[in-house]
Amino acid sequence: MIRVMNAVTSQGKNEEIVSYNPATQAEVGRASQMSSADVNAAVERSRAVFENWKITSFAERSRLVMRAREVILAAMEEIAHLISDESGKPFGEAIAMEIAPVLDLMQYFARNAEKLLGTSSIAIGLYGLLGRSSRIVYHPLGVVGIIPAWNYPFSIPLGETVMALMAGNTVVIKPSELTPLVGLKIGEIFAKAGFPDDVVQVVTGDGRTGAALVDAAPDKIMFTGSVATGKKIAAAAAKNLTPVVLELGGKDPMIVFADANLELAADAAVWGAFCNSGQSCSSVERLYVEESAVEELTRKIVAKTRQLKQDKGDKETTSIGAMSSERQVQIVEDHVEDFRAAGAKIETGGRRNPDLEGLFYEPTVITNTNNDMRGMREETFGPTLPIATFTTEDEAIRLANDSEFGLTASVWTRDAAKGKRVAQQIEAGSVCVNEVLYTHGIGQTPWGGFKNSGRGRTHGREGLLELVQPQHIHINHLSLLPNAWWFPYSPISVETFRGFAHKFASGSLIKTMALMPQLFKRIKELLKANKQSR
Ligand code: TXE
Repeated sequence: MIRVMNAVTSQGKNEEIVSYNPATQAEVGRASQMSSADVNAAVERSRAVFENWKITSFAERSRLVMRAREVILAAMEEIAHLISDESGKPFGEAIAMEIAPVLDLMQYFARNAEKLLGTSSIAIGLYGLLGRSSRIVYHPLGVVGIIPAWNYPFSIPLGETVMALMAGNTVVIKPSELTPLVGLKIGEIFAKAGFPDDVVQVVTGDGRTGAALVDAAPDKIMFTGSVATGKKIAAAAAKNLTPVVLELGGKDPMIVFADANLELAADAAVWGAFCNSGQSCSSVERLYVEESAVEELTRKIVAKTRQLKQDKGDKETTSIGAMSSERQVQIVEDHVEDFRAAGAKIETGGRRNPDLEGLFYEPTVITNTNNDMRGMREETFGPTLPIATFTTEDEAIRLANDSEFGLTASVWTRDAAKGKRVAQQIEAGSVCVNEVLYTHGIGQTPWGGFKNSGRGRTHGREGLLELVQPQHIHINHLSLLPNAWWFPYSPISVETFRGFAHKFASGSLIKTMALMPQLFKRIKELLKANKQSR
């Protein structure tokens, strides 16, 4: 039984969401379907405790986050099994791909947020010569609303929460309705770590609860999910001018040149396409291989895929678990049928696993595909690996960029210069060379997409800056004289302004020195005008 702490309970409501294990269909537990009133009350409480939290020292925030790490480590096996039970993924994968990366993110931001958000001076060029200086100070935003999906139900909301807290914000999380108990577990972890009441709250429910959180006008929304829901959230948030960061998935390409280490590329393709049953925003969803290597690479991929053990997520020998929902399996079935109908060839898989009762779809390798096929254009979010070919570098880049999405991509080659050259031409937020999928696990690096894959960034300094309000402090250290650009205007001032445009604005010190006599003339004029007006 899950003990719920720091979670808001529904007042007098019977409506509940039931969480099922997709591998067994057994009930994992229940959570309240919280109403708008519940959510509004949570956001109000969050605003109230923000006043104290924002003035908590970085040292204290860091101490509490490091405590939360200890709480997680002490309950790691239990948490991994809960993630597996609610999402279907192997529990070992929950440790490798959710718990370990988020523990690293936690220690990194606990130790470095103060430095990353430290006050620093801004180089202001020739304004400095005029005796001015500028500094930047970062303030927390207030209440951050986090609306994640179900595919990484622990690491995504937890990582974003830690970053928001370290920046001085308070947080309300609305976990996915498919994984509410993992969401509640996150609230429990912060409570156990000793965070003040209501600094982190969890409101459970389906999309209606998420919509209520957006309508409650928090100071920022961090959303992970589909393009369609992202658009709805952006439109609803616009009513209150609430800024949003959107992570909307992808159709990530893997480009394999013939000179790549094909053994490693095959391993990477199989893991990149099938880990978490293909339900990662950065899953390999399209593989483009140089024509001359297609036969060898496909043979290796098919052989490696056939060796994978698919089973319930609670076993250490399971490589591929269940998918998270019946709806998701149906999307995969639709795309695979579409591939078949369009003339592609299913090399292995292509069906639900007949030996298992839950939501298991076999890892599926598809050849003879092209970019006109639906499964090469829409996000599949399942265990499919469609393979297509190219003959030139330019063609590989064109095919990879021929998508509405641009989250991640990978390029495989032994030629380092070619790898970098191609990577920089791919329209995606993160591009790996001879690596695949895992960079969300590097909390130090920015995460987010080009095109319809999203707006804004999570993780890295760029992600931290999404969670603060920058304030510019500008100081005049020579405040004895009036400014040349103040009133009253005159022929002398207009001549000075011409000088600003031609000389000062050039950024050249030599040209600006030539402006000095005109500037003195103007200041003299202003001092005279001041005297007369006394
Ligand atoms: O996402 P939704 P779903 C893709 C994947 C998948 C599709 C749909 O292709 O098939 O999205 O998945 C909450 N206001 N990705 O249905 O609907 C909802 O309760 C506020 C890619 O799970 O976007 C949940 O918490 N919130 C993705 C969250 O939004 C609302 C990862 C996501 O739900 C809401 C997962 C509303 N109006 C799926 N409606 C990625 N970026 O990697 C729903 N929600």
